[in-house]
Amino acid sequence: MYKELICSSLYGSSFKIYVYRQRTCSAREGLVAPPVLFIYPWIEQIEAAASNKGTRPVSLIMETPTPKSISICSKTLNDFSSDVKALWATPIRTLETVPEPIDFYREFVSLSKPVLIRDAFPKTSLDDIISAMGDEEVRLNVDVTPDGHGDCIRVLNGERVFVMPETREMSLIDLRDGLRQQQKRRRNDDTLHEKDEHGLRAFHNEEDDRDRQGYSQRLEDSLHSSVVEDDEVFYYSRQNDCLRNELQPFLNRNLFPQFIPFANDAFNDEPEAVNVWIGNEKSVSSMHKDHYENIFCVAHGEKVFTICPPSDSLFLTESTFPSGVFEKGKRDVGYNWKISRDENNCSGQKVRWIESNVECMLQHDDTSAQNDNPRTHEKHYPFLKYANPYRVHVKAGDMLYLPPLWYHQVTSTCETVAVNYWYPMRFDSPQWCYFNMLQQLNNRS
Ligand SMILES: O=C(O)CCC(=O)C(=O)O
Repeated sequence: MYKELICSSLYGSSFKIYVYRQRTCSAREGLVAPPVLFIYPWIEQIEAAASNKGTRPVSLIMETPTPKSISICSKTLNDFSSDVKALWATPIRTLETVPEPIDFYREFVSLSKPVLIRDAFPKTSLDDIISAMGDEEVRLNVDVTPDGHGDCIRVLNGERVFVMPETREMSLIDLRDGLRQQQKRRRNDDTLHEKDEHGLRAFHNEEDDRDRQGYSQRLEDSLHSSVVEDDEVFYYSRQNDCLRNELQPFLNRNLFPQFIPFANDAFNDEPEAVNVWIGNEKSVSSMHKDHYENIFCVAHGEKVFTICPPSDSLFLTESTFPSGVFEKGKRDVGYNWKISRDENNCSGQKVRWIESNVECMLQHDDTSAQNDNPRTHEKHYPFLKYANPYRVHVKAGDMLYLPPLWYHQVTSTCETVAVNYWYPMRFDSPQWCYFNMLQQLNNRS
């Protein structure tokens, strides 16, 4: 297949790139002509693709990315990244008391700056919730995955797919028991999930892979386990206003506030959704952004947020992917995990998501336990070095204000209960217009 890109250069030159490949590779399909700023690293990527097995050589016919334009390009990116670091994505402030709405609005909301507020939310553990519920049974829909990574990009038979968790209905007590059983078990994720050359989690359908070491033992273990099987991770992570729906009994017993008063005043609105998150150190939410003002509150345990400003959209390698859903086989067919293409997504619409792992830039940090090799990652994601990741620990009683469009990846260090209040984001702002433009510039797939 021939693809031709003709880009008008900012400096008056034009580029033509002809790419011939025998096999199509989804992530490089449908390249959209970007401004000249982004041509040079792409050439490196295309050359790297050419040397991959199964890919025919790539021919490049190129007119002048002059040394001058290349150095202007990397200087521009460097300057942009340094400005963001110095002026906007600065270390976040911590407040010891709940702010006045007007101060919160002036100092944080209007500047799109996150802030951590200490001792601002009631502390409530899972055991507290269960004992407050007494005899009333609460049933909830829990996300289940083989490794705790819900909503993330996986490599399936060489293709990158956005995979969502399986949803399973269970009682609150089963969720608690399952989380605690998981904590007791020592599992080695890497026997099931290796990283591919991009550092993405490569998934093997166990059906095709039954002879893997340890499979029979896991199957044996799972036959004897009552709540959670050895190759399952539970994470209650509904994002559908669950506190006001399936967890309404929590509100009836005043376990959590229905809204955050200073935020209602500052945003001049009610929360659009209130979500509860119950998981443990296996639970991971991969890097993404939301179109909401987010007041994230930890009631028990600790969350670790890795956040990046919206301007990092250019650097995090956001692309679009086909979607799929995890499905666990039934007991009689050997419990194997599969990924099925998402049937609800009939339109074939792709999901926009981040594939690079910014955590590997923070590896020196104590809490990071990544297998990614930063060098390999840098090769595949040449812009990642310009990103401005920052890590925030949100402990029991803390509240994190995360403005709309800020990227975040979230883990827990232990059994954790959290509630977040999503307030409507304003789209009639320069912030949204600029962000949207950045996303379009970065439209690589
Ligand atoms: O706690 C998590 O795992 C994710 C939280 C999140 O993504 C959010 O509040 O938007």
